[in-house]
Amino acid sequence: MGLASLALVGQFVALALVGQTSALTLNRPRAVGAPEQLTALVDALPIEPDEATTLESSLVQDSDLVAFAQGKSVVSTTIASLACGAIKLALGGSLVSLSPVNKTAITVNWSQACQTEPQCAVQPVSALQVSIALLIVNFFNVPFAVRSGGHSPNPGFANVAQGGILIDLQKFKEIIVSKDKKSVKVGPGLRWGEVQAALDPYGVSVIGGRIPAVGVGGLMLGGGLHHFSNEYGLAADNVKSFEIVLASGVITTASAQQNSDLFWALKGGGPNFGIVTTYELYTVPVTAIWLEVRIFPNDQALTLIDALAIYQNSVTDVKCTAAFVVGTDVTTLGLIYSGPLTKEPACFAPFKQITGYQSALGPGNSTMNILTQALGSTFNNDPARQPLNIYANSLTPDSHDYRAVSTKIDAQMYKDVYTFWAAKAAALRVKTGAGMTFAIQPIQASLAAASKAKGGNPTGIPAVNHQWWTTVVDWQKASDDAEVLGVPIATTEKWKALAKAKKLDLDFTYMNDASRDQNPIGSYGDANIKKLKTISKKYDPQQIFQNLQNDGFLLKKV
Ligand SMILES: Cc1cc2nc3c(=O)[nH]c(=O)nc-3n(C[C@H](O)[C@H](O)[C@H](O)COP(=O)(O)OP(=O)(O)OC[C@H]3O[C@@H](n4cnc5c(N)ncnc54)[C@H](O)[C@@H]3O)c2cc1C
Ligand SMILES: *[C@@H]1O[C@H](CO)[C@@H](O)[C@H](O)[C@H]1NC(C)=O
Ligand SMILES: *[C@@H]1O[C@H](CO)[C@@H](O)[C@H](O)[C@H]1NC(C)=O
Ligand SMILES: CC(=O)N[C@H]1CO[C@H](CO)[C@@H](O)[C@@H]1O
Repeated sequence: MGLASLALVGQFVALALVGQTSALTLNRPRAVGAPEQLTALVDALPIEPDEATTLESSLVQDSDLVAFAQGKSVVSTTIASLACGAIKLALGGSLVSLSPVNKTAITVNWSQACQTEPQCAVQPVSALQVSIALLIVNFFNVPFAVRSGGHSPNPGFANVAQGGILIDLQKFKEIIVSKDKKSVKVGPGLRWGEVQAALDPYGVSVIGGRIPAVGVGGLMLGGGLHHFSNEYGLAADNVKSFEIVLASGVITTASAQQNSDLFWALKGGGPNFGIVTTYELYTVPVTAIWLEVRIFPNDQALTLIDALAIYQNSVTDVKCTAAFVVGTDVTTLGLIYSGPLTKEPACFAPFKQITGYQSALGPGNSTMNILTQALGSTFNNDPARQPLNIYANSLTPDSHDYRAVSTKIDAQMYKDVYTFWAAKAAALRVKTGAGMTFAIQPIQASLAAASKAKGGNPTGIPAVNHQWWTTVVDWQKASDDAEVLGVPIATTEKWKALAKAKKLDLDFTYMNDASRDQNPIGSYGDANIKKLKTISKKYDPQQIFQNLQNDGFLLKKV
């Protein structure tokens, strides 16, 4: 960013954020020996005039930094370490961890493949601090990554190596329920289990994540599939407003009333538009639910798949959800209804004849919070944790992957892909110890209708009954990476080939289940992609989020 425009942004930020102080900021006493460029940077930051002068006095003491600001070459240190030093002076020591970076900050992450050591980890506690960090990152032109829950298994998306800066939002843990309980503000650093537990006493819940350890920040930007999405749409469809820090450092709101184009883009458009610092969500009046979680031996998988296809073709009640996951050792069928009942709902009749299971939960009334916390043991979230349930006999896994494909419904196609996958997964397990799941997520036509009714989103989710297949893969050795990653790739290709041959293929790829080499935004449809790119250029004219952000599902790759 040019320094002149930085100064302008500074005025704008100051006007927008701290109103009355802006005029003073421009007239404050300057530190002795501060080059104009450094003064422009300091004045661009949303801080008080006396703080600006103090910061400037500290910054001018670093001769490398002064040289860099004057456009001279800096030899004795790296640009990233200068940037880290400047952020540390601006935010205070306790919020910035320099090399060797505090391990707790970088290992709060479930996949070891995503644990690289950045030049520094910044842990802001307010949108203003995010704005300051981002403006300094811009000024020094260094790569950055943004992390909330760290549950993306895609290396480089929410992490960055030496030479780059990690903006880690884990301290954004605010939960504020509105007086009428109709909405709640949640910080991106919260995990969904924390959100659900906090809402339980209020008798409401939110359309968010299903697994408690997953982070708020990333899930929302990818859309967010929840148990009750058939009724209420994606998690993102239930956002009332986003508070977001733009590339310019400006903190603004995106809602149906304000920056409505940006609001639409954020509902599934990924990490392309800014850093979201608060999600204001509409609550749903659901805490009591009916459920049964049935655990079958894997030799029942094919029978269950037949029933699942019948269920998907017959279900009309949007309150019904079925979840189907084959793991290494057992197959899980989750049957959930978004309200209390006196008996099992009719929609689950296709599964009635299939016996030989154990109930892990229910059947009967339960609550959203009980379900959410119980699902914590379904996935192995933590490299250091004991293997659980579906990974009962596995080695301690270190790296993870997931992958996505969508198709229409067909029992024979489902079974053919399952059989193909099961052989490959078993062989891979023997060879590498990798654990791998096979999940079919039923999506009703009503999901797209609910999204549309709530103002729409950019995802282009097909408005038909269909399925989102996904897998979660865990393995240990980096030397097995290519071999392990090859199995989900081969399985998605099998899905695509069979679906195409039967004219059951769908373009849509769900971002939150998409692997590093997939292109979810590319599946949203030409008109939506074009609109997203226009909105990105409007709110980020210098394309900082495309060019300085380390990696992610970025529009520049579409
Ligand atoms: C075990 C497991 C269960 C899951 N269950 C579900 C589920 O039920 N429903 C569902 O939809 N998805 C689910 N997911 C997928 C999940 O939504 C994604 O992995 C999501 O990216 C995780 O969010 P996070 O904040 O933990 O991720 P992070 O790894 O922190 O971030 C992911 C991406 O979002 C960006 N980002 C994060 N926060 C912000 C922010 N505040 N502003 C700007 N950019 C940001 C990051 O830069 C990165 O590109 C699951 C994943 C796993 C591993
Ligand atoms: C590292 O970070 C954690 C979590 O943010 C914090 O509790 C701990 O005190 C930090 N350690 C050091 C040495 O700063
Ligand atoms: C479940 O909830 C319904 C509705 O509140 C109630 O009528 C029923 O008695 C409950 N069932 C049990 C077993 O508690
Ligand atoms: C929030 C969270 O899940 N933190 C865990 C991250 O991983 C480390 C070990 O790798 C655990 O100790 C933390 O509890």
